[in-house]
Amino acid sequence: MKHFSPLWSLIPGAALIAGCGSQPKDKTSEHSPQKPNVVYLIADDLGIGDLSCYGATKVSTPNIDRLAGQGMQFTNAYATSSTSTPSRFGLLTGMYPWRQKNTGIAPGNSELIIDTACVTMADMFKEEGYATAAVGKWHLGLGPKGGTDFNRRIKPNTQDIGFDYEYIIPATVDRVPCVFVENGHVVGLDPNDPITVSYDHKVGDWPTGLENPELVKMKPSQGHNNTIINGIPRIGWMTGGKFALWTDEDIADVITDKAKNFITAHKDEPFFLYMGTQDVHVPRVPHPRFAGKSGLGVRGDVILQLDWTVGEIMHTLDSLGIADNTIFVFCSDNGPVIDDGYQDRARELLNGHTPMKHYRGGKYSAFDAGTRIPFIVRWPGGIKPGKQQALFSMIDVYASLAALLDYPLKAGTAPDSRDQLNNFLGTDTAGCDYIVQQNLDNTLSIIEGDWKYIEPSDKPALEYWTQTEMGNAPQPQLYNLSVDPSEKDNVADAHPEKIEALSALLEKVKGA
Ligand code: NG6
Ligand code: CA
Repeated sequence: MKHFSPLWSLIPGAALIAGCGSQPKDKTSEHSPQKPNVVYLIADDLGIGDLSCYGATKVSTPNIDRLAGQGMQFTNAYATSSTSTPSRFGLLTGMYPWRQKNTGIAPGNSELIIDTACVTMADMFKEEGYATAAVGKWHLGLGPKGGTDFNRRIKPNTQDIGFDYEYIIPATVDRVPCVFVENGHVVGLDPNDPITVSYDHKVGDWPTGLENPELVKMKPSQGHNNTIINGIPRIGWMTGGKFALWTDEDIADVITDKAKNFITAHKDEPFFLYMGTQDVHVPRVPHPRFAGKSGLGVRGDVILQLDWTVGEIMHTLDSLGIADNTIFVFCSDNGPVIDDGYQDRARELLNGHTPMKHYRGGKYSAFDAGTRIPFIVRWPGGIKPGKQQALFSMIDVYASLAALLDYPLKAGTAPDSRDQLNNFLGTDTAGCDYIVQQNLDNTLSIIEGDWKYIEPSDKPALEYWTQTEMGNAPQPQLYNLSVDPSEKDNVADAHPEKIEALSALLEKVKGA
């Protein structure tokens, strides 16, 4: 099958009638097919080795496995960056995050870092007549320059960059404020108990991990010693908003419910749901029904919780009869990390489980485990299930979906995103020419064919807190991933011509 643009309209029978027992979903659909819905579910710090469909044997993820079995499972897919904020920025804007300042890991009171003038992926869907929502982990900042005031309507919020509805965790679960924001308002905020947040100094008199370590139920291993919320010391200080504080054990239930409600409310029109789970980021706090169930400690338990979330969304689509015409993308934002700041015994309880598989490094790194991610696309009406080994980067999702919708990307919109629709749908196995990734220190690497080049960097070889190998080295590095997927053997000296070609290509991309 070649590029069937606009694909969704050319496969009405497949999209609306065949497979999985779905019913035509709206009154007009029998005659005029409806554009496919898109659910984009991005997990946090999930490794390619964390799922049984990618070979994990110590933990079982039946729902994600089923999604993979019914869709296209990518084995060579990458995030643009090895941390959350830049990775998500790249996905939603189609622009490499390293082109813009201030796209590093955002604090919980960061301003909205996506310019409201930017045409985001959500804007595209909105223009195409979709109902749009952002649910769960956000981590791209909120509010104006100078930081977020959580006590009034927060503007700009995700609704200023294309989302009709938001129900979000502002940053990460280890950062204050530990509250949900719904359409610009902190959920459950008592106006007589306003929220103050700082990332510079202590505010208010709530205990901190540093001053009152005896009060914590989960001890930090690195950082994470500021305000204690629900017995867990966080990054940053907050006070106020007592009734608005989330309950960590319930976060998966809350955001899954919001996502299901959004899907149900919009079942009769095309919708785009962008959902970020807090799982499997630290602090890992499973609901009691998952606690202790994996045998691998809390990190394994929240993998089960994540799998449950995916199952709930799949079940919702099935029960509404819209699964066939819904493109369900599942992926991670960056590679895995085992100890990311709390003494949760994740390492001791690994029991042979390998979140990084055989890849080097991990979250934060320029080595492959930093950005190599599980990536699954299911669309029963439009994709034949299979495995996709082609090289793929999340930066290309935006332009690929634009091609699917026949949406004209104006100059300057999604400038780094390339139409890889055939790759995305699995109808082409050639893959894209090259992909570029970024580590925590902004060291860039480029993969073309079998070869990976990491540019020289004077940054530390190990990440300070986690001791992750960063892939930073003063000399250029070159790896042949086809014979050396673990990046053990730097063959730069043997292939000066490759170094020259790849560094030139990287410079060209930088200058584009
Ligand atoms: C780091 C935090 C880590 C995590 C990360 C962001 C410390 C010592 N480490 O600075 O725990 O929060 O930032 O992760 O504070 S991300 O997946 O959202 O990018
Ligand atoms: Ca992350």
